[in-house]
Amino acid sequence: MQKLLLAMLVGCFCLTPLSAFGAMTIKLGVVTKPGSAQNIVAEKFKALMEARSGGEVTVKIYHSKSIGNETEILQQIQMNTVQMGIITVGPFDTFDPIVRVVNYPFLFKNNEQADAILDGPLGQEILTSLESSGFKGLCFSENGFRNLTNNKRAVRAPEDVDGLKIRVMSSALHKTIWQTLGANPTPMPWPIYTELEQGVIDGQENPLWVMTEYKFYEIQKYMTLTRHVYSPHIDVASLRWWNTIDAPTQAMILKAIREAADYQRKDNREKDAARLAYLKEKGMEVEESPDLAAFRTKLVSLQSNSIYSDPTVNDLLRRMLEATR
Ligand code: EAX
Repeated sequence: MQKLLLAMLVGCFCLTPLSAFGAMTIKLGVVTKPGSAQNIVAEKFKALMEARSGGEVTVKIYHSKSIGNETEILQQIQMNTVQMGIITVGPFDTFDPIVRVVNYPFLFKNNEQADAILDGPLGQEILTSLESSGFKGLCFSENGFRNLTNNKRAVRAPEDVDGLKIRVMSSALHKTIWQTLGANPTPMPWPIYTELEQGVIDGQENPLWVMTEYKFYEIQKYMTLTRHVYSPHIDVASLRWWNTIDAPTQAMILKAIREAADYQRKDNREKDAARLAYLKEKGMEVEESPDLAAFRTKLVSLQSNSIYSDPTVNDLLRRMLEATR
């Protein structure tokens, strides 16, 4: 009897999920370098978790492609060899087409609208959908509104884009957007400085912080404030891992990552005006009032494109377009 009790106790103990008060190391992957949007979320999260857990939780950040590109980090998260990541929405595309809904061009009018939708029930539907691919979507932080740069010519209207070799993220949607606009899109993982420098590609599109942090002003002459896609990150965990940790630890993680995301969004937005000024000062020619109506018109048929043919994705896109009208 005593033996049985002991065995049960030992069994219980072994099966007990990791507790907030037991030592734990979280491996967290980001593809970009320190100072980047993703790292700002990661570092804030690390500081909050390590302080609040009294040192029991250690967050180890792997940055600068040290554990692979964003697709490879996501694969490691699925397998739980990496527990968390701060990953741009684009590369999630190959795992779950639901994310194409948030990257729909010209969807969000401004930051406030993006926050309200992504932090509300529609955003939650996207995060929940990721569970079927082995991801626990925790929340959204941001890369930001994406702008076009290139080294060939000033771009004001869609016809100026004609034939430009534009690097895009690993995403069927992003490829389709640039094809529809008449460019020649090439999917390529991050980073892309060398390819731009060597002229393998003419241009790329990213938020302003990327142009300053990665010194794109050295190798790209023209920038157009297209703001064509709002690009969030998904702050993501391995579902396999998530299901082994106890509720208090899960709550601590959710609270810390939410706070880190809010902190980073604010930080990113506060810096944008200075970044624009800096890029001009560095010699970039900036088109600040492109013919966005013409860009929109060219992309209007996208909603019925086959990349949105999945009924669940299509239905969410319809509701998202309605909510952001
Ligand atoms: O965060 O691949 C991309 O274009 C991303 O925006 C990049 O990781 C910068």
